[in-house]
Order: sequence, then structure tokens, then C-alpha cells
Amino acid sequence: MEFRFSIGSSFKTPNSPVLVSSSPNKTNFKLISKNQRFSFRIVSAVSYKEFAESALEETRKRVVLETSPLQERYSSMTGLDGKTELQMLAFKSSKIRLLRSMAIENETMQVFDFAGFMEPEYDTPIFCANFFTSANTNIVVLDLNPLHQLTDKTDYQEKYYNNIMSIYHKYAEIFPWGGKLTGESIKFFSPLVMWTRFSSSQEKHTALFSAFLEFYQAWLEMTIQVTEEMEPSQVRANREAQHKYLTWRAQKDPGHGLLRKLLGETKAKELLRDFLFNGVNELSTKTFIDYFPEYQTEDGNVNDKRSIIGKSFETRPWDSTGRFIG
Ligand code: BLA
Repeated sequence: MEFRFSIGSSFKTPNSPVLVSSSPNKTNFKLISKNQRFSFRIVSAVSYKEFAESALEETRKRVVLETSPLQERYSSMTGLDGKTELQMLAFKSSKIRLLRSMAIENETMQVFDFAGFMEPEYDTPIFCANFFTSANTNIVVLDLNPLHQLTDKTDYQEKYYNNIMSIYHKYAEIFPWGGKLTGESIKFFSPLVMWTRFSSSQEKHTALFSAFLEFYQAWLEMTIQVTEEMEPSQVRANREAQHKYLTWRAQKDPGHGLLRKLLGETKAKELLRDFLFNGVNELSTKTFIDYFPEYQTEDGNVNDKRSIIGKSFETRPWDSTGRFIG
């Protein structure tokens, strides 16, 4: 199957941004003993920065983007190891509260976290691309995370997902379900979600680029079509739903361990709460325990456990029409 991206005309070909390197400077030959045995390790060189650039280029064709005030404080950082680069981008528009990207790169690892959050007057889903690439594996979540609860009977599912399920079908074969995941995550995911793990290959990274832009284009279209909510109670519900999402991710996202290792506890926390999940301090005064009381410890603190439920959902819990089957 070929995954050339077809919506819009001026996407770069997937070949340019996603090179799993075969060039000598990106390939490590490592001598491991004196008797001429050596190991051969190909460092995958996916450039997620170019994923971000392509999405932003598409956005600018349709929407007036302004630089977010966050950009002044967050542009680039170097990890404590002196070798890992973090690059941050942040924009807003009249409807999009925050469109932000973080790309992390060193010789052996590339991470991409790209998200879009609407102003509370709009109930559009949250754009979510989280890709973690190391020498051995890729961990991928790509989704339009629902702002409101989904079942096949809700208007929200009908409004945003039913008519774009073909996007899921297009990638279902090349990116099969990634297996058990933190049980709590599933309610933040939609039936469109691409949750997968794979070993790097040119074919997979080309398809990932194509999927990323296709999901993004679907999201962008929703943000353009959506009309402003006038009912104050509905605006409040949108704001609180976004805040609950931000609160969960600012506290329990699986990337935390790595960010702490790269930046130290204080800087990692600041990056999470002020940049990546910006809004967690502003959209509501509710706390993590207000939303997730099962995490309260006897002394009133938040349980450190990543998950109370544990890992679940060995197989994809939606059928092909997007109906939740658990
Ligand atoms: C693993 N990342 C995972 C997993 C998921 C996600 C589902 C599998 C393990 C698990 O279920 O916890 C991603 N989970 C999500 C997302 C949501 C969610 C996007 O609930 C949204 C609601 N990943 C990143 C970033 C880093 C990262 C920025 O997105 C690093 C800075 C790393 N993710 C990372 C690592 C793992 C992982 C290292 C494997 C470690 C582990 O399984 O805990």
C-alpha cells in the first residue's frame, strides 16, 4: 500500500522529512573488541522537527497564526547530558488557544509531542501526536482526543468521528494496535486512535508522516468549521473537560520519567505545567484529586503510581465502525 499524502497539493514528499538514515554519518560502526568483531547499529534519523514544520505550513494556508507568548520563554533547551536538544514551538489563533510542538533529539532517540487545544468556546477535539523513537522501538499515539465522553450514541461521536473513520481504516493494517496500555488512557482516546509500536523502517516512518498529516488535516478542518458556543454552561463544560485532560497529562503522562532525567525535577515540572499542558494552572482551580479521587493517599497527597487501574486493553476496544466493545 502506498501512503502518499493526498489532501492538499503542496505537501513535501514524505521522503524528505522522514529519512531512516542510510548515509554514513548517521550510521554508527562501533568497535566492541580487539579481535575485529564489531557491531553495526543504524541510528534512526527521523526528523520530527520537519513533521511540525509541515503541519504549521498547512495551518498557515488556512488560518492566521500568531506566535504564542509562551514562545519567548520556551524555544530550545539542552538536556543535562549536554547532548540532547529540545526544540519548542508555540502558536495561537483566534480559535486555537495553543498549538504547540516539542521535538527532542539526540543520537539515539527522537521524541515528538505535538498538540492543539481550542479556546473553551469551541468543543473541537484535542489534537494529539506523541511519538517516541529509540534505536529499538517506536511508541506512537496519534489521535484527535475527544473533549467530551464518547459512545456510539452520543452526538459528539456523530459530530466529529463517524464521518472520518476511513482515516483509521487506511492505517489499521500498517499500524496495528500496540497492546496493553495504561487503563486510564482509553477514555482520553477516540475510535480513530492510532496506538502502535514498531521497529524503525523507511516504510513505517513514511506512513507515519502521512498519517500524521492526514490526522492533522482532519483536525484543522474541524477547527475551521466549528462555530462558537454561545451557551455559557456549554462553554464552562468545554473549559472543564479540557482542564481535566490537561490535569491528567500534566500529572501522569508516560513521558515524565524521561523529561525528569533530561531536565531535572524542577525544570521538567515547569515544562509540563507551563508549556506542554499549559492551561492546567489557568483554566480552573480544580485539582487532580477533584477529578481523580481514587489517587488520593491517606495523607491527602496524590498517589505516585502511574496508574490505579493498571495495564489493560490487549486488543483494540472499538469495532471497525467505532463502537466501543471494551
Ligand atoms: C509509553 N506513551 C507510552 C504509552 C502510551 C503513551 C499509551 C504506553 C505505556 C502506557 O500505557 O502508559 C502515550 N498515553 C499516551 C498519550 C496519552 C496517554 C499520548 O494517555 C494521552 C492521553 N512519550 C511522549 C513523550 C515522551 C514519551 C513526550 O509522548 C518523552 C518525553 C516517552 N512514552 C514514552 C516512553 C514510554 C512511553 C519512554 C515507554 C515507557 C512506559 O511504557 O512507561
